[in-house]
Amino acid sequence: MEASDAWKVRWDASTLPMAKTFMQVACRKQSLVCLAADRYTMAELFDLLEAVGSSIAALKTHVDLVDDWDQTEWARFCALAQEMDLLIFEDRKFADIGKISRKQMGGIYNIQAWSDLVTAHLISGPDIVDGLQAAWKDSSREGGVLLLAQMSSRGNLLNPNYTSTVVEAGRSHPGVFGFIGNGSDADSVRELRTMVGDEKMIWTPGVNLATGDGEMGQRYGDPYEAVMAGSDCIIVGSGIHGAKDPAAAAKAYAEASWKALLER
Ligand code: S5P
Repeated sequence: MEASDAWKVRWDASTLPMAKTFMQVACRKQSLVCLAADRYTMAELFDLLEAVGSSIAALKTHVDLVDDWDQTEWARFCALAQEMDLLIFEDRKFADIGKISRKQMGGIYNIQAWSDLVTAHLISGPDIVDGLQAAWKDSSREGGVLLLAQMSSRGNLLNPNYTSTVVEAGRSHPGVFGFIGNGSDADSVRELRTMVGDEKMIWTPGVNLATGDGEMGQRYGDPYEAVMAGSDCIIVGSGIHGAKDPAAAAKAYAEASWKALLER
């Protein structure tokens, strides 16, 4: 199926090449799943990616979680992700001023050299997006920023006023790929979609086929409902890597998300 047919209004309204790339990958994979690869060794990361790579459209990393992180192994891991037709998304949640965030894209992990997407809080003001974009430019690469507009964890401080301020600032910025929304609550996602309009992406963590409360204040909503409410990508960690059969679980999330997109 052509991406323009599957995504309709999102495809037509989208202005960013990276968003179009994601929509095409999602169509090839018939999956709106981003794997939250929260594993702590390189071996576990490779095993997980090999098991589920064919059912996901993006790979989300927390590079600073890995106990035996090593530059060569990481390059190999990213190469495998690219071979599997995945966008690579470092969930670094940058929050500092623009010039420091730019430098934090480098350093030992050199995130700017391998990431297609990163997350950022807008708490320090809009220059953070320019800083992150400058870092990708320093590596002659293109990337997109996902701004935290909502969070899935209980008691978070991103109140409706904050959410609308973030969306207003991010909506028209060409460096902003989209927004992180609270996938644990379909009504919140629906409200966010109304604010965001059709142009930018909404990606949602806090999604699990077993809805309810997770570990340490995490909350979970249903993947199908999240996409129906306006999410363009469901970010799933424990639901996949914590399952007895991660490959089968990834397939189930892919099917639920793809079915919802076609119905939406
Ligand atoms: O509000 C948020 C934003 C993010 S990016 N809540 C989240 O849980 N996340 C991330 O999504 C979190 O860092 C983790 O990697 C993933 C959720 O994992 P799960 O195991 O709860 O599905």
